[in-house]
Amino acid sequence: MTPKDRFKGTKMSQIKSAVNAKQYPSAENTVRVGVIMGSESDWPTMKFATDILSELKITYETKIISAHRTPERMNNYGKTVKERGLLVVIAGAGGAAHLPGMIAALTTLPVLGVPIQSKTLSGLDSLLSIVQMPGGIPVGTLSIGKSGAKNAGLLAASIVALSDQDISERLNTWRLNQTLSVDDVPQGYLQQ
Ligand code: RP5
Repeated sequence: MTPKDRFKGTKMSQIKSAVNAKQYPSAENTVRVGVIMGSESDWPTMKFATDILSELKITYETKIISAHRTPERMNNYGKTVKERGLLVVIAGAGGAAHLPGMIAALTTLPVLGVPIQSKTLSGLDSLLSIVQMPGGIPVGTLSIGKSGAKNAGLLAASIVALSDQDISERLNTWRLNQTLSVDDVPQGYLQQ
């Protein structure tokens, strides 16, 4: 599908709004992944998730939603995210890090939690807070920081790919390129 085909039938106002929101615009202009975070300070980490989504041409939205500073925003988001057509939510938070668990309590969509590397405890606080959900409300927890955000993007892609053949193929290609990028022999050894 060419970019021109992708825009076909889409209103200009929708295209503009998608571009402003840094979403990859699709013909339906449907956002598939929500990437939310507790604070602006989480963005440098969460950007690794959106980089993957952009690379795989998966539509997403990004929002700052703090469980403790903007509880109403969190409540509204969690209650409406599924009916808006999103398929999965990636939630990054640091410290007490209750955002992923609270969003998971408000929706039955899969929620992927990214523990932000906090300054005081290097993200161990975030990790334990997100991963230790009591039975009944699951949060798929990734590793701390950049790797966790990147893998959250890839895991979200796997979920979206279940119902989208184009994305499934792009994900396979991404994996293949990663495999091909790994040398047989360490370069350091060859340069000795
Ligand atoms: C959490 O508190 C956020 O997810 C962030 O990781 C942490 C610190 O937030 P700021 O004080 O930097 O805004 O809610």
